[in-house]
Amino acid sequence: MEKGLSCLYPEEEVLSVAPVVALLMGSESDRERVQPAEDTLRELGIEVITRVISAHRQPEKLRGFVEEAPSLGVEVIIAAAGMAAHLPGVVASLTTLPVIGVPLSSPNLGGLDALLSMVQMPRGVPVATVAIDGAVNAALMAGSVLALKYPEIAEAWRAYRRKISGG
Ligand code: RP5
Repeated sequence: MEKGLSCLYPEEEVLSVAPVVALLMGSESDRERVQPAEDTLRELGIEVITRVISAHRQPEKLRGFVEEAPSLGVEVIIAAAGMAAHLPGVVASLTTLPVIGVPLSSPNLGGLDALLSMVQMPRGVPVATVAIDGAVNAALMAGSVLALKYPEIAEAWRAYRRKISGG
């Protein structure tokens, strides 16, 4: 495999490719609100694997993907869902990779349903939950995690911050 970014951990340098974030959403109907996460991750130089997998409708498919994720180079998982939004919690139950949850708004309860579903995780199964429809911040949080290991991502993140600060 060809090396992507440099890595602060020398033993991983030879094998590493650009780090990957898995971006999951519970339904095709979520895509428009999730797309900004994909755009932001790419802006930071992070590869993205985007999948639509429902925790409720496709639990076995979800398990299969999460179990395969490390072999695909996935280091962080973002999971976005609306309503009874169990996607990130179920993902977190299947992995110790960092899981970032994005609660999505929906017509009846405005996203509070999804927010509470994600944020009230039991001890031992953490989900780092961002704001309702906070796809961009989920991507930036993933960037913060990966910046600890990949200097190029740290620099891209700083450049992003300078851009939004007008500096
Ligand atoms: C959730 O249910 C999905 O994440 C979506 O936000 C919501 C509605 O899904 P669809 O009925 O539109 O597929 O699981």
